[in-house]
Amino acid sequence: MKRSKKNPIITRRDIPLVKPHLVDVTSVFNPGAVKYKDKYLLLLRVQNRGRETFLMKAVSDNGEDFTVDDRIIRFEGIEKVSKKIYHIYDPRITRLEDKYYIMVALDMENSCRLGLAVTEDFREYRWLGIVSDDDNRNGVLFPEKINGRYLRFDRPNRSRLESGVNSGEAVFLSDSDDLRHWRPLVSVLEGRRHYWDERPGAGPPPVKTTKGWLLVYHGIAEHFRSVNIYQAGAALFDLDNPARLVARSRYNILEPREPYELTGQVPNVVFPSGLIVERYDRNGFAEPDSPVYLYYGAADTSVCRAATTVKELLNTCYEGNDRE
Ligand code: BMA
Repeated sequence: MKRSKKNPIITRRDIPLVKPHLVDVTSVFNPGAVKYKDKYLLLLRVQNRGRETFLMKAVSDNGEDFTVDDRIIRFEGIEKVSKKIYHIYDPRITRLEDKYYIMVALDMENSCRLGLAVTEDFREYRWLGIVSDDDNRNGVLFPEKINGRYLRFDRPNRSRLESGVNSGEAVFLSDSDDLRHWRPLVSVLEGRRHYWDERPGAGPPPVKTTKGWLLVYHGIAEHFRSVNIYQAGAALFDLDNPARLVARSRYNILEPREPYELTGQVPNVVFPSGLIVERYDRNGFAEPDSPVYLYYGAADTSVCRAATTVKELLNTCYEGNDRE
């Protein structure tokens, strides 16, 4: 992937003053991304010096120079949730049935849950509810129903790390008939011990290609013990049956290398969360030659962009897999 020369494209200095919460903020990272009305639109995760998290919108004509809105996003109706939500973060945006759905992670007492909101205009956002029964993270909705069901990839957190954080070893496919109640179906992408993606999690929502559903995901290498390394890779799933993994990149496609990825609030992190495909054909498939822009968080500190094409991402899923 080719990093933007303007990286990091959004830093703490780009966040406008919104008193009292956003004054001299600490960091901005892990954005959701979508093309909306011919503009590039990001939902940013902004953190202040109380380590409190806020979502903000940023818009750009060219995908690299963004203007951040001077208001904090509120989900209408979230106040009805009876349990305390400490943080709302890592938004993933999916256009589905002409609406935009935003799947977020929610830090609650002793667990992380998935939450869902919907918007039609990126001005007003309606809260739909908590949409995972168990501890779960990295939920991404598919952009269409398949065989009459809504689908998502998610990552149930079924193990407790030494750090006390709950995490998971595999990405799952889950389905639903109302977007609110979800049923985990099957594990579809397992961590590969000893390699770059020991713990995987979906990145941005999957992209429909003629070869299958293309997913950029993150993998954590944790065998270095003293530090976890977050990288990005790609996987391909069957079009009609996304429970079937077709191919998966042996190598990562983006890893922490630049100073802004190697150092920061959490060092050695590239966290892919937004992806924009420029061109789709008339049947809704991403065009092979289309540019693809990946938006990612760098070191939990800033927002960056890297570019490739649909074809290159598909090729990488197969690369090196013929060798032992
Ligand atoms: C993950 C998530 C991400 C974060 C990453 C690196 O578990 O919390 O939001 O970017 O860790 O700290």
